[in-house]
Amino acid sequence: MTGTVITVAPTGAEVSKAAVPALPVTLDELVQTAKECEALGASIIHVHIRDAAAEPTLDQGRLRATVAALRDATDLIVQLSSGGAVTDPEAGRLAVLDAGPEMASCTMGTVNFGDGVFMNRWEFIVDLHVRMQERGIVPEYEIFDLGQLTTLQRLLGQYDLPAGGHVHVDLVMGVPGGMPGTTAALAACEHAIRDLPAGTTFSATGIGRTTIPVMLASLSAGGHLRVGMEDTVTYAKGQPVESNMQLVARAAGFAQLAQRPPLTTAAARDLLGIPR
Ligand code: KMH
Ligand code: ZN
Repeated sequence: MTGTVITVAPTGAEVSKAAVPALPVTLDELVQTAKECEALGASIIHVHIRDAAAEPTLDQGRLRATVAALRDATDLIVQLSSGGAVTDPEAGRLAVLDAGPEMASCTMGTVNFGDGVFMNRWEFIVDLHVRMQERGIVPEYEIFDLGQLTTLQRLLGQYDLPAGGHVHVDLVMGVPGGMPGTTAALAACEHAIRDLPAGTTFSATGIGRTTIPVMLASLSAGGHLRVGMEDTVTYAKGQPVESNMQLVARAAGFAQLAQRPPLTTAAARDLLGIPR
């Protein structure tokens, strides 16, 4: 079995800097976090950015500067979020691709998201997928519920494989409104993934307190890992996360224990069909 791709999702669009001062929100904080997480075993960084007031933004200038700075300072695969925040319009989310990332997220359906709704219409999904194909941007298909894997099967059947030819999905588990962060749900997804093109890989992340069970279930099922303060700000009961590095270090330790050590950025690129 191959080693483990560790994705760090350091910021997200939901956690507030005021509530969690350790959240990286400035470009300097993000770059420093990226460098340290790469040294600890991360190979992908899933990026949401914030504005000067630490609010989520899809500002094109900031996105381009972020991609450039991360490329300059690290060898991490830079994956921009096309999901944004639940309030972001489709046009702004599509324009994320203009910032020229090598990878971007692409969510496979609408899901209740806490008190909000994360809208992903079929036509919008097709638009994202086709634009990424045209530009050579490798998607990570985000899966919040089991049926979204069937949507992915339909998408690939009608619109062909993504850029690079390799299919990689990320199971986002434990969102209030989505599938639970349980071994049973992960096993159901792993089973459904067998109906996708041969060689399809998956990572998984568990929101909040589901982070550890999902991590262990994913490793045992041959999956990869995503961790970060986008998904959890509690390290253990009553213990706030100190930094993204703390979460990456724990994930790398679990991957070592599972005898599937973290893959280098070069090996992750080879696995995911992303040019070195
Ligand atoms: N912030 C969520 C509404 C993605 O990055 O592609 C959507 C999200 C998924 O985080
Ligand atoms: Zn995200």
